[in-house]
Amino acid sequence: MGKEPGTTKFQVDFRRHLRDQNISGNLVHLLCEIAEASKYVINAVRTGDLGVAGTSNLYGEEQLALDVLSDRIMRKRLMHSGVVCNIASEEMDEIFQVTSNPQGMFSVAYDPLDGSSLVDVNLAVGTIVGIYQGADMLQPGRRMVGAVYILYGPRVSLVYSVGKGVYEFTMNQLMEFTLTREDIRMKPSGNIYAPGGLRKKYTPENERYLRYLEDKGAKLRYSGGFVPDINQILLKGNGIFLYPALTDTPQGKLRLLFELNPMAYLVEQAGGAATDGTTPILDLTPGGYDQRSPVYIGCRDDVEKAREFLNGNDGTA
Ligand code: AFP
Repeated sequence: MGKEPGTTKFQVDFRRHLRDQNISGNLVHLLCEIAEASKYVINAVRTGDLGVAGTSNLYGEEQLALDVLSDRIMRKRLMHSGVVCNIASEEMDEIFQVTSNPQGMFSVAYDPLDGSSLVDVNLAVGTIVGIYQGADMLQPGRRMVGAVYILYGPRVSLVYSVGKGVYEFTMNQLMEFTLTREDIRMKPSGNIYAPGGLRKKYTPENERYLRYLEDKGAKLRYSGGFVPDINQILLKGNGIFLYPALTDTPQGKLRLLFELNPMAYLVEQAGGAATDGTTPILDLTPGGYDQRSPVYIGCRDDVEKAREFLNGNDGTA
């Protein structure tokens, strides 16, 4: 949920809104560059080649041409922004140093096109970005200075926070981002759940937790795209997304730096919560750029309930 901005004669554009947030000019510039890059990504998604790039990423996953193209668009824009010292991308095997002088600079971790395999069946996909002050990205996500995602769906929307609330901007017919929701807040508990991974690989605790959600009347809403699935929960202020430890992948699937930290930052800013089942996502210290983590993210009471089930305090075991 979030307040629809009052009907004003002038649409509030992204840059003008950021200038009112009393943040550094460099951070305003960086966020605007990310928004600008997304316009080229959306053009690639709409017109680009859906084929395979013939390469694979750090995780051994086959890269689609769109993955590589989107990554190149984001990296080029960040490299030339003048305010970025290090870049980490889910599609790159190692971090890219733009400058060795981190003074006044930011480091950026991004997934350029999360859910890219959904493009060829015309489902929504997105870009996810986490922003750190200085050179170090292997620090707890709570120290990030901002997070953004851009959702390429029926409309193109951008959701961001720099620690002063969560805001949504929507791209208009002139490809300008204008304010459509301000101060987005989540309810304490919800009735949507998005369960990632194969159910047959769920542990008994997670199975019991899902049954708890279903017994309280939660509806299953899962597209297979992290950005649209989180966007629905965040903007409706309702529900929980989980991609738990599975019997054969104790770390789950989602990446801490490129997917979980930015989304946990936004959801916590909206009054929600995100945990790995024991520790808040934002308090985890990454062991490396490719670290994965189980995740329960959404309404804070639903996240807390997941912790209880995982720690055997739910009274049903
Ligand atoms: P791709 O980027 O490889 O399409 O994976 C998307 C994703 O990382 C994330 O967007 C989804 O939440 C998750 O995978 C879906 O995973 P499952 O298909 O295993 O449920």
